[in-house]
Amino acid sequence: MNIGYTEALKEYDYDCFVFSDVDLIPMDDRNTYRCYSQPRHLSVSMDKFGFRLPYDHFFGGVAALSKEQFLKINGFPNHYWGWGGEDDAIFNRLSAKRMSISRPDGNIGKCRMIRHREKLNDPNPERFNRIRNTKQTMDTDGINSLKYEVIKVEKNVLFTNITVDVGNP
Ligand code: BGN
Repeated sequence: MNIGYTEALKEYDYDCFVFSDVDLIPMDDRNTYRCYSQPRHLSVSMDKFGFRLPYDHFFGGVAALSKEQFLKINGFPNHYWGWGGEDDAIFNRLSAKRMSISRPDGNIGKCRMIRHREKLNDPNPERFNRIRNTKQTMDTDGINSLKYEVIKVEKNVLFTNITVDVGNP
């Protein structure tokens, strides 16, 4: 997500960013992919969770943040390897900076998840600790500490596919 943000800004001075899991498709076109005065959680009713939020502070799936909102939280953490928790960390960053979450209603926010294998993406055993330490780490781990190497940029009509090397944990 941090890399997408950085690479997009090399193309144009965007002021709004929509971060989406690759496996989520919106079902209602009133769910406008734009930015709001508060960070926007767009995937509020996923088929996977019976079209409801799995828990109140769920921030996973698809989210829209303005450049200003994104920079206020120093972007997203870079030190989450494997499945889970990074969305909870982002939620903690937003609340640490006293922002609230904006959401569409449950009908408009419906989305479908494409079936895929989760077997190849093991849960991150460090996520519990990392989430707990959000406040202490967020100012030094984020967009200001991002390191990666661009391997390939492939421009298509509707999307750009950027291959990068993010190194090892
Ligand atoms: C949560 C995960 C989220 C994930 C949702 C929905 C964690 C942290 C444990 C404290 N959070 O349990 O990352 O988006 O489930 O699948 O694992």
